[in-house]
Amino acid sequence: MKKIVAWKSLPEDVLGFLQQHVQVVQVDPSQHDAFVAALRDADGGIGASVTITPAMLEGASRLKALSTISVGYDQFDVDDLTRRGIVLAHTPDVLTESTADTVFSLILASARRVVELADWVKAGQWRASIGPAQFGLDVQGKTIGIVGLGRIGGAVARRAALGFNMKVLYTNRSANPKAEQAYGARRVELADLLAQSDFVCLQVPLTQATRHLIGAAELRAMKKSAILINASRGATVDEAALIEALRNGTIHAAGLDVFDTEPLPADSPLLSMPNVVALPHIGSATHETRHAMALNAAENLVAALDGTLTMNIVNREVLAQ
Ligand code: 8YV
Repeated sequence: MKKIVAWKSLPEDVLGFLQQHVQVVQVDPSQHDAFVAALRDADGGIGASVTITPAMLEGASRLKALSTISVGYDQFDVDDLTRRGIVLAHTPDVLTESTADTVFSLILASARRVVELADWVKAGQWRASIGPAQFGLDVQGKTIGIVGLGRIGGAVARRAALGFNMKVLYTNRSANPKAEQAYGARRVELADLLAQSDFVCLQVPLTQATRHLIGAAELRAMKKSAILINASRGATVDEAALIEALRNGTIHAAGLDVFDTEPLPADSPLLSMPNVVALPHIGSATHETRHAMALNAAENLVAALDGTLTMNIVNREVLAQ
């Protein structure tokens, strides 16, 4: 029976599914040496939120498949995995809608100051009818600029156009005719998106090309009344530049679910800014979706190990080897 390493806890039924097909060795990834030794003695692995470096795979000659419980795969050196003949699978579809919901919760919470004002009420500050000091910004009818119109970006566009009557601008490596037809989305250059959008939403994967995609210059190109929404990866934004921009009013506010360092350090200036909504990377984090992701990743791994995986593959070229 093949052996796999699980470096993230799995729902009981998903673990049971895996154990019907493979021997499962559960490890604590914080015990680095034991984790690396287990990878060296395994045919496959399943987990998330832990960087797997080429050095950790030295000597893992049996390893044929890794299955991440995530849509993002920036924790892996994909070219190195391909060189080693290791299939990398991910869970792109099952989390799309829940993550798009998180994006819209950030849009509404940052525009209408939900977190700030809920805390204000809890602090006993609500002593009379509210006035302009508590007013927020409208979302409905405004312009949303989606940087990266893939699965999640498309689901955000649907919510924006059909749910909130928003004008949708987007950038993407390729055109998205479905979104253009269904939601009136308009493909523009990043400079135009930044200049025209009331909400700039980052929905790109983290790659060399998207690292610090939004820096000081891009923030200055945004409207002063604009809100930056990031539920992609923290490193797509120059966080120091964002802090500066929020401090000096270059942009109005930010709704953030991801950060350069996670967990966000307690002394981060972002945590003391009333115009920042900070969430702990809850993108896909619902009971239903995280269970679906774990099951999807387990099914991907079993199929990869028996050579029948045909979808959810990050590095398809490895199949041609
Ligand atoms: C998960 C994510 O939070 O899918 C991703 O890329 O960032 C999230 O859905 C995380 O990776 C743990 O599964």
